[in-house]
Amino acid sequence: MEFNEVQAVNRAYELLSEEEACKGQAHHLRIIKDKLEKETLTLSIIGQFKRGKSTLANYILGDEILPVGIVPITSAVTRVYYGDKSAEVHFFNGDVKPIEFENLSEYISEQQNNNNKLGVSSVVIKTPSKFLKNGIEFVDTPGVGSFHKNNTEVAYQYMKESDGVIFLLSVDSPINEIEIEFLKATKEYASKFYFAVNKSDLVSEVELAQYIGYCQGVLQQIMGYDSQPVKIFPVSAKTGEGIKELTTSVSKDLKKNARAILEHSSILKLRDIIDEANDQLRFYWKAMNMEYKDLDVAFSSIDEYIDEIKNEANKQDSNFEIGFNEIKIALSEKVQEFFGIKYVYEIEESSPFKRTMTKSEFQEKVNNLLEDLRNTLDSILLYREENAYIVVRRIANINLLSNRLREIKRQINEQLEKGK
Ligand SMILES: Nc1nc2c(ncn2[C@@H]2O[C@H](COP(=O)(O)OP(=O)(O)O)[C@@H](O)[C@H]2O)c(=O)[nH]1
Ligand SMILES: [Mg+2]
Repeated sequence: MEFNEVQAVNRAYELLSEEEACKGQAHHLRIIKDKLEKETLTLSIIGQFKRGKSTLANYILGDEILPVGIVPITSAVTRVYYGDKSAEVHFFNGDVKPIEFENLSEYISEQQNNNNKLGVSSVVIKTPSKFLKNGIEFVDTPGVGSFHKNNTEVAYQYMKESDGVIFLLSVDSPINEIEIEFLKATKEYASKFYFAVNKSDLVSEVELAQYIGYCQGVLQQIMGYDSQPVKIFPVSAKTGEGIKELTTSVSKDLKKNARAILEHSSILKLRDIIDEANDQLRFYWKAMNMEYKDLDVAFSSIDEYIDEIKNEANKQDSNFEIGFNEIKIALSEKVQEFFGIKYVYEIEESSPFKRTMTKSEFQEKVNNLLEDLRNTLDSILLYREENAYIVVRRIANINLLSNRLREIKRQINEQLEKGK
């Protein structure tokens, strides 16, 4: 049978959404499915800190909306969509706060939001820029290898969501190891690359040509000699030089090849999701095979914690939506701590003006959540399960799922090989 990207994604989604252990991966794949259905492309500006990513993004959008020159917190991206001008800050606990543009840096700069103590997960901006029409999600990233040592992991996390990438270098520093490593990793997830060299205003034409020639060689080696010749756009986000050429080229390409880019990038991402799911299954397998005495300890710890949460929940008097999310986040952490497995909850976002949950609804939801967690842990970890049939069936299901996922991955690799 012909390989079909959408079918591969749908099939994997069906398989993953039936397995408790793979809820996180199913959720991730749901986002990819949605993007395929709606033909939304994620285009990220990626590069090291201070290359001028935010300045360039502002120029492309035709509006100075993103703060520049700040030391950004490394755990948040800014997503920009087409629409009436507005800005919102999204927090890890699901809280969403509308804000004024001039206050953005309070949330995304390291100086003002040290170590992300405010728990910002992303900033969402809307602006009526022509560049964003046709369903583009434009992402400004804080930059890899910049401030915190641990930021690289976070930077990689966003990079994984990109379908297309504007990879930004700048003439004031030669392409370095961090950028090279980051580009190599990005290639595993994103389908399309546009290269630009910023700050062309700082050097003479001769120096610029030399710099570009040098980068061209390095980039071609990374992208592969069998791929298309690497084209580098020289730009100045300060003077605007070269930006029209870049944006016209990107816009045209994204419009013309949206479908192909999305499909290709979906299977790149699916391959990674399958690896993650198989890792998850291995963790569950390990937890299932814990000694009874260790399982006893883990279960009595979680039971104690569940009682603690019930007490805490009784004290909550407002903001129930957010309180409910915070309980979910805390439970995930404890399950990880006690059982060594990732137990994922979906965090529903909630704007302040949409909060309607009452205290009794909240308490009922919390009770259901806790009961459900306890039952699910029992059944998936086969705790004190004496019915041999149930045990055998659970083990067989895990193996079967794992094999089916591997088969999809094999087909993807075959397809990617062919496409080269
Ligand atoms: N000379 C010059 N400076 C620039 C250019 N683009 C950005 N900058 C400066 O470089 C610094 C970092 O810019 P920013 O956009 O915050 O970089 P980011 O960390 O990559 O987002 C700021 O001081 C900008 O004013 C450019 O094209 N030419
Ligand atoms: Mg920036």
